[in-house]
Amino acid sequence: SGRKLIVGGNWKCNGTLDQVKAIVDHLNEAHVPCPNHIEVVIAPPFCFLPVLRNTLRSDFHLAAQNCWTGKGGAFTGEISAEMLTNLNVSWVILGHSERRTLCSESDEMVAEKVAYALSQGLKVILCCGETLEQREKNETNAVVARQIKAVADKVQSWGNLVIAYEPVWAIGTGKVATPQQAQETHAAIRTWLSQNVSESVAQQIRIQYGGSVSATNCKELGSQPDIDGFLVGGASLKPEFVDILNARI
Ligand code: G2H
Repeated sequence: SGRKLIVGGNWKCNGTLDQVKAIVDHLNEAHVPCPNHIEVVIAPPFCFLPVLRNTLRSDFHLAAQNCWTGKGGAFTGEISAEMLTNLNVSWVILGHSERRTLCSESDEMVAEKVAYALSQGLKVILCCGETLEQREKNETNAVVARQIKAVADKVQSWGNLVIAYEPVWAIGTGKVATPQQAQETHAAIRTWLSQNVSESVAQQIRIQYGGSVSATNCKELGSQPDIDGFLVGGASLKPEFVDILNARI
């Protein structure tokens, strides 16, 4: 496909300083065979970003798991895009289903965050995905299209965007989407982009799969033509993450 593989480790709200050190040591020692063919992005909780910045190997990139919708100011408890660039954090994950559900982030709010983060020079992993109920009603493609359309309405340039398709029913449940289910939705996302944004964006954008990715299932998922990498949660905290990086999809 010519699209560079991208694998993210989303640590979610996990870790202590000791655990961070152990994971970083493991990552720093890891042999990743084709560094030119894979982009690795590690997303720890905000408070550990400076530690990782100072200790993580420089060929692995850092991401935050969220940021504010606009410029910083009187927004208690928030972190702005400017702060991330100031810390040399180059990526941010936005619209994760846990934030959409648990923190009531709407499609519009996520889109506002994406547009602002891009305007500040951050690269963005935009998450989308349907619930089990929506899948059972055959709404998967419509839900994902709606989530991406909100962003398409606010964003002109797609070069710094990656999409992570994460079916909500597969997140942290051990119920991974079948390679066919994932491929189908990834292809549908490209079709939507080609019809509503442009053919070149549709072909060039990288689409990660996320939801219970493990060392065991990553090879088959990764062999699908429209899957360009993974967003890994639980397994990114384990030594297994290095096996996922080395799946050489
Ligand atoms: C999906 C994924 C990472 P997990 O949320 O974003 O987590 O691999 O634990 O399902």
